[in-house]
Amino acid sequence: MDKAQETVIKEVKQLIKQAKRVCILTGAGVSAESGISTFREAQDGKGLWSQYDPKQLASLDGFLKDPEKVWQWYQWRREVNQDKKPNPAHIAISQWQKQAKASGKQQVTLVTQNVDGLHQQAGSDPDLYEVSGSLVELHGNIWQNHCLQCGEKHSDDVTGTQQVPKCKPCGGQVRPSVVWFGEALDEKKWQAAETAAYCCDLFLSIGTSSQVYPAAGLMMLAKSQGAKIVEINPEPTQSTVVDYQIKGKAGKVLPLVF
Ligand code: BV8
Ligand code: ZN
Repeated sequence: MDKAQETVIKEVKQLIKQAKRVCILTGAGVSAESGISTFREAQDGKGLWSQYDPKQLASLDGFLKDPEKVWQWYQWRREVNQDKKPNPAHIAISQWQKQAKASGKQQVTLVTQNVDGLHQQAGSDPDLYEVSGSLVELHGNIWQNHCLQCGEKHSDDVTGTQQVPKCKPCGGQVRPSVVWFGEALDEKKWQAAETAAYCCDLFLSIGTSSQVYPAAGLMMLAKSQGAKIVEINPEPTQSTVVDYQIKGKAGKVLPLVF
């Protein structure tokens, strides 16, 4: 790592120590070192799904047009990801949250765009309504399902099926409990995320291309309130308000800065 990056890491370490309220936003890049391909590569490259645009598959009209195809895409993603484990990035974040909560000196809210559940597996607290030490799964969770028509939750009764399961109580179609493109985010979760970004004095954007809204707008919201902005990503992104840029993989960088 070059001298300049070492200096940035030292400065970020200091910021993290002094911060009172922290908002962390993670994206698919945080799960990359667990072997989960980032959202845009969520195809197998061998053509099984690569001829489809993920944004078409991850959408309500995609599901309504061809429920079987969308359901099978999610079953395939669950199958290829079921043995994936949290990596040092997930663990570093969850340990920091625990220390912050124990010390009572910092509030660290984790907002994730990821649906893989690895932050929760690493010990981040899924409690949405308590600001300190919480985890907000903005785009839902791929391991959960609910009925499109009546909202009834369905989980283990639908694993493994390739046909779109029918909801027992109402006969409706069961769908994965993720937020599709064109769908609104859960009100309470979005509020928790906005509050965390609005009130924080330090905002860390980790492993996200900052292209998907409204999540990508949280950084601007934090900046507009005077927060310091840190971005951790091996690639440059289109974010224009970053104060500290660490070009590196989350699994390597996070254990250094926390
Ligand atoms: C909504 C669940 C309104 C599903 C997902 C035009 C302009 C602005 C916005 C829009 C627009 N047209 C449409 C919109 C809105 C749309 C949107 O933002 N589209 C984008 C494409 C422009 N947004 C929506 O539709 C949202 N809803 O707006 O609703 C509304 C309001 C009221 C009533 C009705 C409607 C819903 C968005 C949620 C979509 N669902 N996921 C599923 O997963 O199947 S989003 C999905 O894509 C992921 O969850 C993730 O959030 C996103 C991908 O983003 P990233 O996480 O950033 O991943 P990406 O692959 O892009 O980048 C990975 C990064 O990691 C890279 O930068 C890479 O360099 C880095 N990296 C790689 N390795 C590492 C690493 N970093 C660190 N360490 C490493 N080792
Ligand atoms: Zn139902």
